[in-house]
Amino acid sequence: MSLFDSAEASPLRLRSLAALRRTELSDGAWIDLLPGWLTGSDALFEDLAEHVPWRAERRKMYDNVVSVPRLLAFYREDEPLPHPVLAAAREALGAHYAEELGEPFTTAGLCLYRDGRDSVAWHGDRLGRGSSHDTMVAILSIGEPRPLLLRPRYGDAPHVRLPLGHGDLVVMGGSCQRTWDHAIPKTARGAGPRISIQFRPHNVG
Ligand SMILES: O=C(O)CCC(=O)C(=O)O
Repeated sequence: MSLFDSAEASPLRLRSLAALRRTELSDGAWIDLLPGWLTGSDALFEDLAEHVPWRAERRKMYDNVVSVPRLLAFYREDEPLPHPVLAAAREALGAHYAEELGEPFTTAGLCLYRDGRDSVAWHGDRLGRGSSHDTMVAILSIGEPRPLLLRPRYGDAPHVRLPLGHGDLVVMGGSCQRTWDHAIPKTARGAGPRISIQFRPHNVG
């Protein structure tokens, strides 16, 4: 268990991953869930929101170039993460899944959803090995909860809706990136800011 001092009443602490609960989806996909894995994460949210070098990206859509509706940052395997608790989280995940995954989590992608207008459309992480191999993507969510939706690409297995924020952990595993899609939809209901931290193994994106 890791502990970092914090001025907040509730210290920044990673709970044991032994409490993770697995749900089998379809086609060899599964998700592991641990609500409140990181306690005391509100101060971390403020720290990351202020100090991470967030990038606004633009992409081509038909004949226009549009803004990607969220801010992004990416840390390669050899780059220091923006807070020591994120390094501790990556290490704890690597140790927990060492046997099943057979390799460490290496990269960290961070997304800042400023309000309900920020979102990410349906997709799987199919750049790299996620398109052809079973793998894992672990997502730590801090700040205000936003629902992560999952739906199967084939067949009619029930969709999944996971409101994630305030230190919740979800791990998408097995065939999840190639047989299921996921999304954070826009919402007209007032949504506060959320940061998603995704840990992935080498060459999964
Ligand atoms: O915000 C999230 O938790 C999902 C992020 C995501 O799906 C992605 O960046 O590929």
